Amino acid sequence: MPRSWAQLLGEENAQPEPEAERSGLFSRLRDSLSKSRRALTAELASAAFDPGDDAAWERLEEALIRADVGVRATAELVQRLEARQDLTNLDAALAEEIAALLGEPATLNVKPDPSVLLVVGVNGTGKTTTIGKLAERLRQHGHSVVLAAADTFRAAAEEQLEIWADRADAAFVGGERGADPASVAYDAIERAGRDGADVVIVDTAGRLHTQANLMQELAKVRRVIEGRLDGAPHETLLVVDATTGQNGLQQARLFGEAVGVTGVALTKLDGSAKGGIAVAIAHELGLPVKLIGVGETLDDLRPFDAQDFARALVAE
Ligand SMILES: Nc1nc2c(ncn2[C@@H]2O[C@H](COP(=O)(O)OP(=O)(O)OP(=O)(O)O)[C@@H](O)[C@H]2O)c(=O)[nH]1
Ligand SMILES: [Mg+2]
Repeated sequence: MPRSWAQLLGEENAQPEPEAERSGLFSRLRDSLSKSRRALTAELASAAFDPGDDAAWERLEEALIRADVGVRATAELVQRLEARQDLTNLDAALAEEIAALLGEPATLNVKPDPSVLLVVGVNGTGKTTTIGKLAERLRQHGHSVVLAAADTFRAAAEEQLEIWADRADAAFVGGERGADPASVAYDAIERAGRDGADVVIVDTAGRLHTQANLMQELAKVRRVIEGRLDGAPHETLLVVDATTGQNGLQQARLFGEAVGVTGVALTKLDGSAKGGIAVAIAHELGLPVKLIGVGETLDDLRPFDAQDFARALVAE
């Protein structure tokens, strides 16, 4: 059954999403991953797959690479499949192994009071939108939220976050254009302390993982958060646009080195994305995917469910 928000937020006695919700959510996810699935399933037509045929294995490898699974995760998957006695149902076996590689279900650490979530990523990946949707969900689950517009780089960025804050009934802390992003994060934590708010989410300006000076700026934001509140940031979420493919792996690596990423939100899976990048990130970097975005509305941000994801990626 699909993972629910209550499970993602680590609530006591949290139940999975009810069965009634299930088929709708799953078919949306399936639709989103149809491009990857077509690439894979063409190779997987079990009747045609002969485990004794090297060329069949090569075609499977190529299909996994084309689906963005990445070289290392592909090699691991093939090795695990080869070790199986029975491959009569190759789809199901592959879906199982992909789910295993994607790892244990993750939670979003919003338990400590207040909790600070730092959100980072390349330009336009969906950080601000994801924060807005997440704030709304947190409110629905009884958390009071402060949104911090530490993207002081673009004038419109602050307005965009403030609209989401209004919608989600969250407090909003901004700064002057060009202000030090770290000071905005600091002010937001102060504000949460004064108001007794539960969760602070810090939005940051998009930046290329290869821009050393901007990555240093981000590291400073993190240091200031750490200095202001013990144990913070409790989550550092990297937002990755799934349509950028293998580049997402390099983004995750470099953002991880600069600010210690604890989880990934994988967005735009509804477009031309090939969802295999989730497997590459989870396997090569050991980073859990926690959220997925399959569109622009509130309902389109979902807790990540490895089994559903694997089945949507593979099975016909
Ligand atoms: N189709 C689709 N669009 C998305 C998704 N998530 C975000 N977007 C869109 O992507 C665009 C950029 O989103 P933003 O949230 O502004 O991205 P950002 O990372 O904050 O951008 P910068 O602050 O400029 O770096 C917007 O048009 C969003 O509606 C998704 O899951 N699917
Ligand atoms: Mg933004």
